[in-house]
Amino acid sequence: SRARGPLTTPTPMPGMYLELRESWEGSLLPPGLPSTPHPHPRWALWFFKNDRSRTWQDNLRLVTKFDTVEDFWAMYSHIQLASKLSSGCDYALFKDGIEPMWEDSRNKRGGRWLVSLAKQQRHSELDRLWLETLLCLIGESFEEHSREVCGAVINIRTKGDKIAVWTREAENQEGVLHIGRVYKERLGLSTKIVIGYQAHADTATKSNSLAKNKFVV
Ligand code: MGP
Repeated sequence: SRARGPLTTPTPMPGMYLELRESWEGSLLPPGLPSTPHPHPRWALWFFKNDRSRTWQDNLRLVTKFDTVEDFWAMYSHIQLASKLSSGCDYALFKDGIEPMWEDSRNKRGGRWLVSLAKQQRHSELDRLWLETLLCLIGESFEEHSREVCGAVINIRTKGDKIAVWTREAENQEGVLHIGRVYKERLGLSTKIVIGYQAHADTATKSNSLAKNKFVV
């Protein structure tokens, strides 16, 4: 009995992406750029559905992987908009090989830039902000600091939805701040709004609902 996922088509068979990768290598680069200065990542989309009879990790499922812009749009057009998911669900987009959890070795020293939304923003802004977040990731919008990015998560919650970009090293002040400034700008958030960065170690051990901010932009 699999958790019901957001896909309207069956999850593709494991292995089918290896073939695609060879023939499509390089197509995430804008045209005209010299060939890869560094290998650009393949991405994995995960879905979380809250089922209280299971552990948190068992509620997390890999949906699909892609490594081209075309395959990103194919994926995006096949899944539910985040605003249509039920409360308690998450999407996560992570670099292939990094699991979207604090425990992964690439996440455990890291943290997240957290955008907490008011309830009414689900209808007005949530899908736009999440799509912009996805495009920041796959477009490697943070220059050389893009390698610090592990992924992004959207939490659909009755108390207010959340979107976050996860990075791998909370002590990398320069990288974290660069990513935060670019991200806030790309989302078009007002300069009056402050977003905070929290280390996963603090989030995982917090006693109340708010972990302290290591950085703000
Ligand atoms: P949440 O889903 O990130 O936020 O964490 P939510 O539901 O808004 O709750 P709040 O505490 O932020 O207000 C909810 C719970 O899911 C956590 O308290 C953990 O029990 C579990 N959880 C979340 N994450 C991201 C992880 C993770 O990476 N690893 C493990 N083991 N549990 C997690």
